[in-house]
Amino acid sequence: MPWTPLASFEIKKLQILDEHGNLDEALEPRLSAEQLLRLYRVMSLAREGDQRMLKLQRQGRVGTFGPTTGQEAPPAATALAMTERDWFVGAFRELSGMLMRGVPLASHYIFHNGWEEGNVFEAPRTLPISIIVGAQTLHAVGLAYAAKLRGERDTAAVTFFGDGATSEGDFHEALNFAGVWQAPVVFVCQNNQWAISIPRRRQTRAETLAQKAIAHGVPAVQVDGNDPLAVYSAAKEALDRAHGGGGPTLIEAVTYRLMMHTTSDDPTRYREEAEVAEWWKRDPLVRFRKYLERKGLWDDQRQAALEEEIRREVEEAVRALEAAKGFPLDAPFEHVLGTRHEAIERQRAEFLAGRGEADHG
Ligand SMILES: Cc1ncc(C[n+]2csc(CCOP(=O)(O)OP(=O)(O)O)c2C)c(N)n1
Ligand SMILES: [Mg+2]
Repeated sequence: MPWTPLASFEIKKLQILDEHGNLDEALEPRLSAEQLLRLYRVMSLAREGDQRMLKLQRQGRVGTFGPTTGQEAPPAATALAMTERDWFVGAFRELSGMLMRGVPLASHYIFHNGWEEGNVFEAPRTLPISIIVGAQTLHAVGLAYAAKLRGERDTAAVTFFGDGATSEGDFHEALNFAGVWQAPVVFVCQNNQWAISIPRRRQTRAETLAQKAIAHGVPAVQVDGNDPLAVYSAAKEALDRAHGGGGPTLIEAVTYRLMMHTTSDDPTRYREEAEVAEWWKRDPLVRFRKYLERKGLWDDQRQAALEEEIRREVEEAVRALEAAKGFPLDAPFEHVLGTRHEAIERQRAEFLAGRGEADHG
């Protein structure tokens, strides 16, 4: 058939720092030493805080959680590009970004011990984590659309979600409305190759997850998600577009979930150790440290000092967790609707009666 070409598209990818820490100098973003060191510090704190939490969970001192080890770059580097006026709307694997926004590590621990109080923090315009896969993308579009209607030109909403979330209707609905309304949203897909035990290749036939945005008229790019400089540059460009009235962007950050899906999962049952070992070689922390060393901003002595400082900070968060007792267990019922409702109150009463007492944790 003599078909006439009608629409075509192209997905471009960006890498600035390769896995050995080699820099593409022409692409290096203009970040101050202070910003670069803050990024390294936050990513390091997220790694250590995550690994310590895994031990706490195994000791029964904290509840189920989804580790973020290996995925520190996309949330942290994106958050670095954001301002306090932007909304941070995460899923559940954005610890580094939440730390960058100012959420205390202790809040993360307290929340994952089942206490709603862990969601009460001072960080600017930062939403609590969202477990419902993909739903938060809609919240972000709503926030961004509201900012647009109010004429807040300095405000965008940034939302994070996984590769699996791109199979959800919510994700496509969010992209569709973001496109139609030209809402100032930055969609950041943390493509960590797995949705629990489903690999990327069984999730979709599409060559990239980024191209899913094209169908909705939303520009999209792919970045090396273990390269903090590429993530920062892509996020900055997308945020500048959003703030300038240019509408939404999708960034697919290609990364890897180095640990289990959550602490209730055993990945050795469905994936090869060799694959995991390959991705450890692309550890974002190792390559970023090499980059900082080459810039003369880092050395072994500074590393040792940072490790000691972070060890103390993590210990403090653990102490805050251990001290966090006496929170009412029915707190979640307060926040379902934001106002009291008869049906919710009935459920609260049932819950408390089921426990035999208005227990305190
Ligand atoms: C709507 C919905 N369906 C199913 C689940 C159970 N669930 C939790 S995480 C997850 C996989 C998510 O995969 P992905 O989006 O790739 O994020 P990742 O866990 O890899 O960060 C599933 C199916 C859920 N929480 N919400
Ligand atoms: Mg995933």
